[in-house]
Amino acid sequence: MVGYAFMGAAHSQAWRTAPRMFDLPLAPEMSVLVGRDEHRVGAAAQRMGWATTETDWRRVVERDDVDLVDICTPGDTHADIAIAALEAGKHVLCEKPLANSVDEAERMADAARTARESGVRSMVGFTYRRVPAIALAKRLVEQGRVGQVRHVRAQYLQDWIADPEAPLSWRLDKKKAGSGALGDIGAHALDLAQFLTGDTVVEVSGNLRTFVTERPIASDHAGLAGTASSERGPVTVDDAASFLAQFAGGAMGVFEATRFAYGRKNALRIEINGSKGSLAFDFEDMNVLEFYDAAESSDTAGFRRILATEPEHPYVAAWWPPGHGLGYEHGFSHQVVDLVSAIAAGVDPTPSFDDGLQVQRVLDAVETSSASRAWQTVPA
Ligand code: SOE
Repeated sequence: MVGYAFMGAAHSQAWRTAPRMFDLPLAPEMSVLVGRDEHRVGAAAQRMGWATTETDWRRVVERDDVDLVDICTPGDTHADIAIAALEAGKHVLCEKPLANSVDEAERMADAARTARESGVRSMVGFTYRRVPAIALAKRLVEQGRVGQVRHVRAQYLQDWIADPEAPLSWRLDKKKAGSGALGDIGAHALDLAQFLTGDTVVEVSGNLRTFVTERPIASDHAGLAGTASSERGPVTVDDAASFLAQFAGGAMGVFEATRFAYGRKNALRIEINGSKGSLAFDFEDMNVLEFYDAAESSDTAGFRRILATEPEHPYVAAWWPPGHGLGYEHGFSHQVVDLVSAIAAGVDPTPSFDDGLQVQRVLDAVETSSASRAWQTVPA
């Protein structure tokens, strides 16, 4: 695994836990953790359960005892690491968004397609697909319970930089992160919308804003944003993004991603209205899926609050009894389960690098549209 901050910790927890709670066809060994600072990566490896460390990812990609490379670094290094690993015949799990640009994402998807011919697998980490309530929503859509999708309303709302004195973390640096709220959290909302509907966004009208253009530089990387120092630097990404979207199948989409929604901590919300019913989800109440069935008699019809914690619900049987609930980290364990199972079965896991590339194309079209103030077609 390369990188050991927030995502590194979440992935490590998943690699440790998934084989203990699920009956996996292969036994993952957490062999080497990579980070540039020898002392910090050493301490992280010990804390997170990795056997050894390296300070250069290139050495890991060359090692014969490494079968899979898990990329948990900022976006500016995804393409180099993923392409080198795939070319060396290693399976790759890469954090989202897949890359910082369409060009990088195209090269990564090309490398993944070539590697696939020799049985090498790749996956992009849109983990929210693997929240049981979301996986249940997908099942209901596939069963035709919402019918023809007409509206998709998706928001990802956070507030961790709403304070103008919140420090300038790498997530606010275009060179490292590619974009701001759009790529970091809007990408999740978009992926969920396309995953749940089984449809793709083909045209967008976007609007990006940076409310706070300068911030104190972070003196360390503790937490999401780090600790402020006295020096200041420019914010080079969007603070908030919204876009209207047209889906290939005719549905209309409204998307919003912001880190300025005071009080909303991790409100990834999605609502789908179809010809037969509606579905609604909010990550801040992540064990619940709301479902409205328009076939029910109108005197008792209403949104049904489904607690997605029954053994019949996706992934839940491996965990706790009904009602005991799952959290943020479980999605990462489910990601490991699905990835390892696909590798063992010799099939391609999803979401693929092609899926990651398609998301990147939509994000890029949103940025272009915002700059040109005109609707933008997403290249096929
Ligand atoms: C920060 O905005 C962040 O950690 C994202 O990078 C993650 O993808 C999201 O799951 C939670 O918020």
